[in-house]
Amino acid sequence: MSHHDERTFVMVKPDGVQRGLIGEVVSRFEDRGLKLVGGKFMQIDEDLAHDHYGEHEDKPFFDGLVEFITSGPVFAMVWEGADATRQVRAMVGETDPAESAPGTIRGDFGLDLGHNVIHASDHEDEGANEREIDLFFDEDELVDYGLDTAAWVYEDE
Ligand code: D4T
Repeated sequence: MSHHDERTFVMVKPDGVQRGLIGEVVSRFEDRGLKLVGGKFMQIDEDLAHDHYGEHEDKPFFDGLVEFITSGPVFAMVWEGADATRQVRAMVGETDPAESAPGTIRGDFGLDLGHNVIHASDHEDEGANEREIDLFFDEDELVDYGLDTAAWVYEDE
């Protein structure tokens, strides 16, 4: 893989879907020059919610988190590009939308910690991307292809 091929897992949460923000979120990552390699509109069940949020099992907000993430459809995605995980997290903002800078997705579209519009893999958690991509996508659901604009996004493509 070249250094342009880092993959990261992103998901528009039920609040983002209900508020019609799928297109907006996809546009932001497309506009940045990232490449979409997987996308799935789906309903998360209890088991998947527990697997995905396992690290928070002992937290007081865990039950509410599972209830929220299973309350309606989500749009799961895999995006690829140079430094993709860190760049996407920066575009997403802080966990709490109220603490997120304007210009970030949570800072532009959210006000409440419990409804923070989007999830993106944590760049400080080494295995998060691979674990979450594996949890939501089969290998054959990720598409390998060339993006013609890459030569204009990257100087050395
Ligand atoms: P996710 O995982 O949803 O992208 O969020 P973050 O990576 O930014 O933050 P996180 O894992 O620490 O939190 C997961 C999820 O739980 C909700 N939450 C969090 C909550 O409802 N109350 C809380 O006090 C915290 C810390 C919001 C995001």
